[in-house]
Amino acid sequence: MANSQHANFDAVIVGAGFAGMYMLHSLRDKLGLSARVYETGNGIGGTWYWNRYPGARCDSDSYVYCYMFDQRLLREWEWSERYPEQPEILRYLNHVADRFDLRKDIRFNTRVTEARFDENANRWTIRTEAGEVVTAKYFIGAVGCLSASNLPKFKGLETYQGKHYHTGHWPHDGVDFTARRVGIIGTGATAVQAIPVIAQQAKRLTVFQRTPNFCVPARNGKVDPEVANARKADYDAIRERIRNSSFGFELSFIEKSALEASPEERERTFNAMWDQGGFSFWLANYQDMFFSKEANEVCAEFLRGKIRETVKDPAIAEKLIPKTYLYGTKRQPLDSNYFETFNKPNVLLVDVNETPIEEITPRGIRTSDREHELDIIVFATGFDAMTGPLKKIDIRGRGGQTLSRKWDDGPHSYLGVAVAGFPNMFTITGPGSPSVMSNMPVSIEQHVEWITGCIEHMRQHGLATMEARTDAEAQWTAHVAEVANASLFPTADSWYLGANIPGKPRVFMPYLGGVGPYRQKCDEVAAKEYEGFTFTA
Ligand code: FAD
Ligand code: N01
Repeated sequence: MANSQHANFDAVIVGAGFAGMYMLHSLRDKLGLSARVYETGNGIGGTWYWNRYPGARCDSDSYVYCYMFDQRLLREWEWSERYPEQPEILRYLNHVADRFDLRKDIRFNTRVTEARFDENANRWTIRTEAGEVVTAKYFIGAVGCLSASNLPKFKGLETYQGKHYHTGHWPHDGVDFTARRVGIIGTGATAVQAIPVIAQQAKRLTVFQRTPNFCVPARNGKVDPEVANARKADYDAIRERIRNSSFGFELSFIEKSALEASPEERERTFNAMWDQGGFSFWLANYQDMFFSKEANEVCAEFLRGKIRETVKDPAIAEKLIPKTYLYGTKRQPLDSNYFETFNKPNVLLVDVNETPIEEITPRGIRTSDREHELDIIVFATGFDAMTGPLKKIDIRGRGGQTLSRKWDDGPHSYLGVAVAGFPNMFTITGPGSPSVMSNMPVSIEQHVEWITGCIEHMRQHGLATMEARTDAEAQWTAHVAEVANASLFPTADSWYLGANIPGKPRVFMPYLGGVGPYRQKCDEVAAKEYEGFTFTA
């Protein structure tokens, strides 16, 4: 057994992104527990360690895309832009790791492959790919919602003689596209960021699109220092507002139906949100946009008009206009010159619904009508979201039941943080919590602090196990589905429902009830001596 001196921990945490880093700090430095983090990557940062593709940056405003638990940290860090680039976010997270001396308790280059609950010892035994075995009272998944990349099975990929990359595993020394013929598969939020940047460098860029996207301009830029300072002075209030908001931002819906507003009023409102950029068009629009197809349609039509205005060739514009799903029911990408890029002479749009990809050949990609010769293929094909990273670990709870099996028909979870039959296991931003339907650092902090509260409660009362009750789990899982089904979200084939992964059960995974109400529910559960959980002494 490697490192036997420290083989038994109070807690083992998997993942060293925003979630795992704060979980470590919280358990080790606030509760004084022994904790170890395992991380597959060779550094901290999670999403921001792996996703180094050209154009990668956040699309939450930087003043809220950060930790809020420490006043000094908040005040000392200066973001250079509204949406900083990946290297800057990674620098920030490294700064946090230095500040709280986190690295000494993180094992990098170490993938956790197995976690088993021992019912006699009431402890988890955790194994890594390299064969290290440790035990812990608590097993905490901080594995990320978007960390298991999805490389679809394309016939002939192994024969391809050029270079190929998935955006979620981008080489650390970058990729030079100069004078190259590049192909990119996918047009999700990642591709929307990467395409304009790659197109500037590449000799030719061919975009293979399956589903077009409604994009809204990001409107990135420097933040006025006066605004930044005013926000710093107001952080307590900002934190309260985002913690009690719907989506973890300082945004709220217009309390009116889109259909009640006159066409002129709507046009003014839409244009104001369009000019402001960011998520307001998606998350601060008329309140019935996610509930009424008619209200949704007027928002969609405005965005279709913008695509037609921007893209010079009407035939290309039509291909770029979404027609198969309602606006906003897939994740809203923010763009910087995305549609403009299709006006460039070196950019070709291939609609793979018209001319499907048949195979990857040694020289490129063959669609039904021709072969596209390519020196580089970029897969911007997304992730096996939410359940993917947890299911990749062989997690076994009571009676040897595997999590993967339990979730065969979709995730079952109590509050998205605990699973019946898996005592002392917590999932940070697990399925059934607001997670990806929120500005994630806000949801991550709430989960970390709530889990810390559970563990402190157990310590104070000398408890051995804490476990979600099956009935509480079933009720919560049904509630998550009910809230989703009341909206238009489940009508789209999105990754929120697992529709991007062949064979994945079609279940809307994140909780749509809102960050504020969810926090309130978690607080009520805690106040009622952790209602819905059972404990053993
Ligand atoms: P991650 O950052 O994904 O970290 C999880 C870590 O766990 C990974 O490093 C992974 O290697 C590790 N891990 C997983 N399984 C194992 C295992 N078995 N063994 C060892 N280690 C393991 N959210 C927003 O709110 N706003 C944004 O603007 C935003 N931008 C994004 C941009 C991109 C390109 C992507 C992909 C996502 C973005 N997100 C955004 C979502 C983002 O994932 C979260 O904001 C946040 O970074 C998640 O942190 P995390 O710690 O939960 O997970
Ligand atoms: O992944 P995606 P992503 N053949 O799944 C296509 C966060 N994020 O990496 O829509 C052909 O959205 C697929 O087509 P379709 C954010 O939460 C945030 O772009 O399934 N095409 C789609 O076009 C985001 O939502 C930021 O029909 C195939 C694309 O590949 C999430 O991460 C930036 C295919 C995948 O899009 C995931 O975004 C980036 C196939 N076989 C990411 N398989 C910011 O905050 C898949 N596709 C800035």
